[in-house]
Amino acid sequence: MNRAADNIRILAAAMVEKAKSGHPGGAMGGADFINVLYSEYLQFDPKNPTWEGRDRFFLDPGHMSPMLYAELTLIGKFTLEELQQLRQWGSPTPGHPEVCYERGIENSSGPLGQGHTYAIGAAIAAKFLYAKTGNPTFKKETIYTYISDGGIQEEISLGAARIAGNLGLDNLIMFYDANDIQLSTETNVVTCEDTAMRYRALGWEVINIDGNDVEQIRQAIDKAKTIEGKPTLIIGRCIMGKGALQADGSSYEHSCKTHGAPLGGDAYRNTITNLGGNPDDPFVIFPDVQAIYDARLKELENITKTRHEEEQAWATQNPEKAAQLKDWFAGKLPNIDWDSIQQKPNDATRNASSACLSLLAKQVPNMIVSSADLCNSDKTDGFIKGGATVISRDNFGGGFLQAGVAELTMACCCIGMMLHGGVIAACGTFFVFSDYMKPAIRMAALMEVPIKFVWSHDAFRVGEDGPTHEPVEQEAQIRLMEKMKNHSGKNSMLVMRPADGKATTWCWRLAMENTDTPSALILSRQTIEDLPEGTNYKGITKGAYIAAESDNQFDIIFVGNGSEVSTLIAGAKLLRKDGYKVRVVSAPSEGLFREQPIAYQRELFPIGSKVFGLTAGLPVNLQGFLVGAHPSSTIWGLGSFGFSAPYKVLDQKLGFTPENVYEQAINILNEQ
Ligand SMILES: Cc1ncc(C[n+]2csc(CCOP(=O)(O)OP(=O)(O)O)c2C)c(N)n1
Ligand SMILES: [Mg+2]
Repeated sequence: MNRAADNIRILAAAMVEKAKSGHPGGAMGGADFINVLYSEYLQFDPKNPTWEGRDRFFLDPGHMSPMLYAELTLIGKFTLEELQQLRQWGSPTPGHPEVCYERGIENSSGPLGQGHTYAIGAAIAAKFLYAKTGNPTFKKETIYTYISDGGIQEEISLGAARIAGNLGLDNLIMFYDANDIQLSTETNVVTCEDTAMRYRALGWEVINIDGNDVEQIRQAIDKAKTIEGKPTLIIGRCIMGKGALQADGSSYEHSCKTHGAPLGGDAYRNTITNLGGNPDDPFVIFPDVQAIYDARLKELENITKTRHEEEQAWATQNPEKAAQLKDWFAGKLPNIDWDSIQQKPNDATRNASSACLSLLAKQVPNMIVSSADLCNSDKTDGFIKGGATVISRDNFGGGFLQAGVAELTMACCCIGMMLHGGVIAACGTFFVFSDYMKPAIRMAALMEVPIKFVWSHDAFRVGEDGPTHEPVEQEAQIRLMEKMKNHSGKNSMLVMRPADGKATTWCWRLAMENTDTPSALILSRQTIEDLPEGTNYKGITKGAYIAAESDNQFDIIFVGNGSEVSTLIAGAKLLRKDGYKVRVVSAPSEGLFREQPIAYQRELFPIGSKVFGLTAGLPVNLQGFLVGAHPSSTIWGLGSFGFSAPYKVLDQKLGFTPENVYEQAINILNEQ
C-alpha cells in the first residue's frame, strides 16, 4: 500500500514537472488517504460510472488535481499519456478538475470551500432519495469528501459544517488534509483554531490520525462508517510534499515551496528516485500496485453485482417508484399542470412565484427548495404551503431545506444535490444577497448544473430598508452570465425578470424545463399591475415579447422588464393622448431573446426605431436594445445606490413614474 501511495506521489510530481506548472506538495501528502479510499472503500461500478448508488468522492482543493488524476489512472479512468498532458489545451487533465462522471470526477473544484459543501448537498440528496423511494441502495451510499487547510479556513466551511451537523449526515465522511502548510505561509501564521473542537461543537464526530499511515486511515474510515446520527471528520496530519528531497539530498518536506510549483531539476530527480521511481521514465504504474487495483476492480464487480441485485429486487417490488427514479436521474420532468395555476390579479411576482412553488410541491416529488432564512419573505414557503415539509434529521423525505443565514452554503448544498443526481434544487433569498452567492452561481454555470435561483425584493422598491437592501447593480452582474457561453456553447445561465403574475408562471415553467444551465427568477416585493388583457405570454419563451394594446404602427418602442413594464404601459397611455403610437416590449431575458432568429429580433425592434428603456437597475441592463436603434433612443435607469424611503416616494424621486416616461419619450420623439 505504501508503494501504491508512492506511485501516486511519483505520478503527481512528474505530471507537474512535465507541465512546468501545478501543485505537487499537497497531492504528495494526500496520496495515502486517496489510495486507501479507492483501493479498499469507495464503491463504484467499473462498468457504469453513472450508477446512481455509487459512493461519491468530492474533492475540495482542486489544486490537488494531480493526486486525483493519478488515482483515477490506477482505476483505469485515465491513461498515463493523458497524465502527461496535464494543463494542456484540450486535455482531459485540466489544471483543476472539471466535472466528468465518466472519468470519475464528481465536481469541478478549485475555488476553495465549495467542493466539500457540494458533498454535503449530495449527502442530503442520498438521504432524501432513500426516504422518498425506499431504494436500499441510497442507504448504503457513502459520500466522501477531501478538504485542506484552505477549505477549512474559508467561511463557507462554517455554514457547511453547521448544516451537516444539524442534519446528522452520517453518510458523510470528510478527510481533512491537515499539513500545516498553505500557499504563502505555514498555517500557524493565520490560525490558532482548534478545528476538532469546532466540528465537535457543530455536531460532528472527529477522529485524529496520522494521515500518512495506512492502518490509521483504515481504522478511521471503519469507525466513521459505524457512526450513527453524525457526520465524521477525519483529521489526518499529513506531510506536505511527503518523500520530497531537495537538490542537495536534504528533506524538501513541509515546505510552502512545494505548494504550487514543480519540484524542479535535481530536487525532482532526487524525489522520484527516493520514492522508488525512475526520473527518466516516471510515468509508470508499478506491477504490484496494478495488482492491488486489479484485485479491487474484481472485488467491485462482485460488490456491485450484489448491490444491483438488491436494487433489482426493490424495483420489482416497487415498479412505479423504480420508473419514477429513472426519470429523476434522467432529469425528466413529470407533467406539470401549469394551466391550473390561478394567479391573483395585480399581485407581487414573489407571490406569483409562491403559487408556482405550491403546485411544484404537489407535482414534482423530487424537488428540494431551500431558503437562507427568508422563506416567508422571498415566498419560497409557497413550497411548504403546497405540502412540502421541512427536512430534518428525522425527516429527510421533506422537500424544504431551511439553510439558515448562509447564502453561499445554501447555493453550494443545492448544487451538490444536483451533482448527486435525482434531485431538482431551487434556492431563494433577497436579490441583493445574490452577492453572497456569486462564487456558487459561477460554478453552477461552469458545471452546467440546472439549479434554480429565486431572488425576490428585486429593486430599490424594497424602500424603507434603505440602500443596503436595495439591489441596483445586481441585475447587471447576473445578466453578464447570460452573455457568457458555457463550454457546450449555450448561454451559461437563463435569467428572467417577469412583468406580472402570469408572466411569473411562464418564467417558472421555462426554469423547470431548462435542464442545461442554471436559471434565475428575479421577483418583486411590491404588487404590480398586470399586463393588458390579451397579452400573449407565450412570447416569454423568446425572451422578449410585445404587450397587448401595443400599436402596430408605432412612433416609439418602450422596453423594460419586471415591474417597470407596467410603468411603461401607464406612460404609453399618457403618450397616446398626444396622438403618438407606442409599442411596449417586455424583455424578461435579453439572453434568451438574442438566441432567437434575427428576423424575430428585428420584428420587435426594427432598425432605426426610437426606443426608450426603463430599468430599476443600471442603465446598462437595457443597452443592448439600443443597438441599431435611432440615436435619440435612451435608457432611464438608476445610476447610484438607492435610498431609504417608502417605495412610492422613491418612484417619484427617482423618476420611475408614467409622467417621467412620458416626458423622456417626448424628448426622444422631438429629436430628429
Ligand atoms: C477561494 C479561493 N481562494 C484562494 C485560492 C488560491 N489558493 C489555492 S490553494 C490555496 C491555499 C492552499 O492551502 P491548502 O489548502 O492547505 O493546500 P496545500 O498548500 O496544503 O496544498 C490558495 C490560497 C483558491 N483556490 N480559492
Ligand atoms: Mg495545507
